Amino acid sequence: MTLEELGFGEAEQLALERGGWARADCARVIRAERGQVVVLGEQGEKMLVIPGSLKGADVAPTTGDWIVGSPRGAVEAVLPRRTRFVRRAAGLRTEAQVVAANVDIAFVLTGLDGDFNLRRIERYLTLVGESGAKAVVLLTKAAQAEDRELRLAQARTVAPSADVHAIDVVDGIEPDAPRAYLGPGITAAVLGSSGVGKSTLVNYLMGQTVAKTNEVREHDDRGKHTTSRRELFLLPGGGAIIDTPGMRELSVWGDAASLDVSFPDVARLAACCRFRDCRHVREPGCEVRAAIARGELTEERLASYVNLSEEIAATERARLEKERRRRR
Ligand SMILES: Nc1nc2c(ncn2[C@@H]2O[C@H](COP(=O)(O)OP(=O)(O)OP(=O)(O)O)[C@@H](O)[C@H]2O)c(=O)[nH]1
Ligand SMILES: [Mg+2]
Ligand SMILES: [Zn+2]
Repeated sequence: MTLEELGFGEAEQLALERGGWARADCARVIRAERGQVVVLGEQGEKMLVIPGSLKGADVAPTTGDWIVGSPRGAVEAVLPRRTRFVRRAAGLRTEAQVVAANVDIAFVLTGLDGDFNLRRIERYLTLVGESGAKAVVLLTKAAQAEDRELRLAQARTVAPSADVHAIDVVDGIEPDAPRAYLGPGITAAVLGSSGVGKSTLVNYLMGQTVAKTNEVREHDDRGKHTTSRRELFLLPGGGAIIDTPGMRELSVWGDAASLDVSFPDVARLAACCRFRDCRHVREPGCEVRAAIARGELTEERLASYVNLSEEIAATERARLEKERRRRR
């Protein structure tokens, strides 16, 4: 097993040299558990303890991270992340939680069996846009959809900068489409609500059952979570894929610029509004309203954009407030 087979690249090499660390001590986190991580490196798998200094939600090593291990079996350092998915930690605390790191391709899955929801796709795409990874939307269970072409067209309107495919890995509709995005050195991750088929896709791409899937095929789109942790698997054709549990509550975390990636159409229009702080409600010279009037943008997509920007602004304010208090 070489580090390159695990996705190690120039950025990681540089970080190791800067820190004066040995390549032999470097490994990739394949699973994060309470207080410890399971890593894979040149010497195979091992378990390392997370020291107190690395326990905060935003600094703790997470699945996909590159770390340096100490001789005493602890994580000594986490290498800078090329990309990272950050969400607002569930619960009341205003805290960013890094859920996966160094992902190049994020497959955003939505089921065509009743789970279909454009607003949720926009939310996931904002999370991905903020991460720095490239998003690919996969509409799963395509064999069960009577209106597949319509759904594809709708999904494309909310994902203007992503590829969109309708697939079915169980009933064989373009099951290999995702493979075009994979390959040596590339790390992918599957994201989406519980039951959309993330683990099923991972198993298909792996060519064997590595992840548990929900065997109950009754019509219960919002069933219990089957996957309970994020885990990285090495793909037979090279590269890696991270399976994740469906997130029950997905609050995005980021800065306003992340919306330029997930809403390039709205952002482009908004930049042309007469007032810089236009709220696109009733202001004169509003290009966003004009586009809605022309039928080029839906009212729902604008509402979703406004919602997410307010959410992001609120987390930004909370973050700044926290920093200010810390500095006092
Ligand atoms: N027909 C069909 N069924 C699918 C497809 N993908 C997944 N399923 C079924 O959907 C159910 C849920 O799939 P999982 O892979 O466990 O879903 P998941 O997204 O991993 O769910 P969590 O782990 O709970 O987040 C299983 O019964 C699968 O067999 C598909 O493309 N076609
Ligand atoms: Mg799963
Ligand atoms: Zn406007």
